[in-house]
Amino acid sequence: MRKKIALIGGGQIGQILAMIAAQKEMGDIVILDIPDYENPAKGKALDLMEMAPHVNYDANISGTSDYKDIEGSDIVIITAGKPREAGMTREDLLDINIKIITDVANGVKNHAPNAFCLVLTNPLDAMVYVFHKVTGFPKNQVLGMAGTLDTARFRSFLAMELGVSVVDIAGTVLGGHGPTMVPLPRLTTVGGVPLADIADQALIDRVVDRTRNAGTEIVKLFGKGSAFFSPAWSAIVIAESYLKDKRRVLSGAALCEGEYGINGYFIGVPVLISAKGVEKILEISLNDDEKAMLQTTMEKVKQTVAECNI
Ligand code: A3D
Repeated sequence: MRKKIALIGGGQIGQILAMIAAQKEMGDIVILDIPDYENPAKGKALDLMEMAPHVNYDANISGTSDYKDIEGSDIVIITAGKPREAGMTREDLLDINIKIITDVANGVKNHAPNAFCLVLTNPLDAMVYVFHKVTGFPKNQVLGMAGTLDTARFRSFLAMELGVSVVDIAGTVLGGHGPTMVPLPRLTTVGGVPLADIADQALIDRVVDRTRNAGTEIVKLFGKGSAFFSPAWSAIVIAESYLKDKRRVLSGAALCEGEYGINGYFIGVPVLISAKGVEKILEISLNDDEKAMLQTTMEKVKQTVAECNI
């Protein structure tokens, strides 16, 4: 039997997610949006069905605003919510998106209680916290997608600066999804060669800074709305690891219960994604500077979560 994928939110990211998931034959797809957007969701689903003969995929793709249609989903990917406009911080979205995430969490809790849930809505670390609180799902079943994108951005910028294939760059980014995030150049390698052996500090600093502000760079260029291709692909990578039990190690906002000295908060850490969902958080031996940066980003996440009053 095919897997079932529910996409809550059929906007910019949701529609790209649907297209990639169909092309990769990851399963049948339901795009759920609010009643006002039910017809566009149905239209996007039908458009994708009509693309299938050219790409040769078999998948049933449908649009809805009724949570009953997500019943039996293996995975639920949540992009419902407002994106940023130029000049806004992710935290500026809190008031509006907390209401949306609460609605979505209730819908998912009632209709897909066994699905692995991947949250993308911003401000990410707080929205995944709220989603987890409202659903009460086990911690392995809930993850925030941000670190996988932040790491992709870090790798892309390094590849551009160094003039090497992005495929050969291995590294990770920890922390909250915002300017306080913690890229880890010390542990980054290029085809097995330590980054510090082939890049000077000025280059590293430039890439770290660009990574921290990468979302804002795109928002400024768009004027309205935020990145969608790379966030969608980052979510697909996580979804595939779960659905196919690939056991990939990726950065994601997982509930820490003692790991990295953090208790009771979701924040970007390396996670092993298997058919069990978040099977494990992997702990890195950080140096003092890295620990201090993780502490700073944690304080920022705590502050945003406190504003949720949940
Ligand atoms: P957009 O194109 O506006 O799509 C959002 C969709 O959500 C729209 O179609 C809305 O109608 C729908 N929606 C609103 N309320 C509900 C609801 N209650 N139930 C179901 N659907 C609803 O935005 P987008 O796709 O560009 O971005 C979606 C979210 O992802 C935003 O909050 C962004 O800030 C966030 N985002 C996160 C990242 C990360 O890396 C974490 C990156 C980029 C964007």
